[in-house]
Amino acid sequence: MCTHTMPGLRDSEIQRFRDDGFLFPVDVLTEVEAAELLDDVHSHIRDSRAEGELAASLMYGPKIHLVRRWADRLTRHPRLLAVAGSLLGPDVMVWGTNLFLKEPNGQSDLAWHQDALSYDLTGTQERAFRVWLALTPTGPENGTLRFAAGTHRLGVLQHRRSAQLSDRQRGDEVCLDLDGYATHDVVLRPGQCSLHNMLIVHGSGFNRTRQTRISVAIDYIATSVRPAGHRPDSALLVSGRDEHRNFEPETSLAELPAGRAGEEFERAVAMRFDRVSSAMRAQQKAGLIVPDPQR
Ligand SMILES: O=C(O)CCC(=O)C(=O)O
Repeated sequence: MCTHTMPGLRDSEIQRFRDDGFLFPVDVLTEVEAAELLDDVHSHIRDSRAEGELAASLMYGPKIHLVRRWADRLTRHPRLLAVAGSLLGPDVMVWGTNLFLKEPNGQSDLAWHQDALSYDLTGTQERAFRVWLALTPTGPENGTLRFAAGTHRLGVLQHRRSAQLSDRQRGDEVCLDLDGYATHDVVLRPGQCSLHNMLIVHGSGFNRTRQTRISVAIDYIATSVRPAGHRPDSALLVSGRDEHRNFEPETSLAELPAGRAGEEFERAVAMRFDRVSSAMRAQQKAGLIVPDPQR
């Protein structure tokens, strides 16, 4: 990967991101670099399955950067840091890293939803975003990500939760009539990414091709973002300084003494799951998650 200084976003791109709540395509890697990263992802999947049930269950996230060097390096890719700097300013942390695989002939689409419902972070409207980096081509034919423009301005919306397991795989579904909003399918070549606000209503369709669709997501937050509620959470500083100390600091894999990585990873994942499940219970109590009467 390139290490020289890279440009951030243009003013017009920043404005589009602010207006729509998302932006694409954003060039990050060459197709050759994306193919190399895809090899790393395939090895990660193989190794995680071989390491056992726990590693396999955590291979999709939320903290891949704490177990795999390719993911750790990717979070500090100069182009991504420049993009993060354009949107968040100089002090930036990585809150999560996730892998999205959409299998061919998959049985389910992903319901329209907002990430902010479960993340429960304060300050994400202006000071956080997700990178969704394509490692295979993405388009409507393979169930790409899709956004409902402008919905990031609606605040956290009520979602309905189905009791049926088959429907639960689609995830919670936002209670919003999307007729009044323009929806956009994210079309990317490998190495390009989309950026989205954590409040944007989004989902993804069915993969009707014969190939798995693969992308990596990185959540960048400004250091001034805070976990809502009283439970702790952790994040990795990737640029500037953390004067707020709202998150427990994570140590980059590159700086951890050999043998400590597993400990750091398990601690961070346990904290995250504890906080997200507590946030989900609070959202239920507040009436933001309701049973789906149809299912
Ligand atoms: O890749 C997908 O199908 C969904 C990804 C998603 O919902 C997200 O990155 O927030």
